[in-house]
Amino acid sequence: MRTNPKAMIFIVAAAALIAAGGCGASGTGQGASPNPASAASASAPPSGSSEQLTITIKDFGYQGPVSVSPGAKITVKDEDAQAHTVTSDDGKAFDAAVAGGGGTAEFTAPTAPGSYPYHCTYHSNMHGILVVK
Ligand SMILES: [Cu+2]
Repeated sequence: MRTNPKAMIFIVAAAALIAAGGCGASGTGQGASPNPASAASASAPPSGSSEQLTITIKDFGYQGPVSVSPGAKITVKDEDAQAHTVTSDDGKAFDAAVAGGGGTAEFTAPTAPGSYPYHCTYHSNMHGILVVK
């Protein structure tokens, strides 16, 4: 078995050309990549509906609409493994229990405008405020 020196030089030169070409291609690729990303985010419609609202519970915290219209239907989605509730502090305005692991529940916002603090009956450190206006 012998190695042909000329063949080795050719292979090294070809590899160098491929590497140089690869650098050039990736450079232009980086310049073009922001365009599809910005187009995708621009096409995503903003949530303009005031009647379909979701409070998402994640990492023992409430994320979701702070203010809703009177009598709005509100969906609660629990992305934690644990069950939670959305319970108004006055104990009367609303009380929704939702199962962990992606469970959902629904409740109707109060019809009287105002500020409605709520909490989770299982976890006393979880608090949120729903504003009806
Ligand atoms: Cu909880």
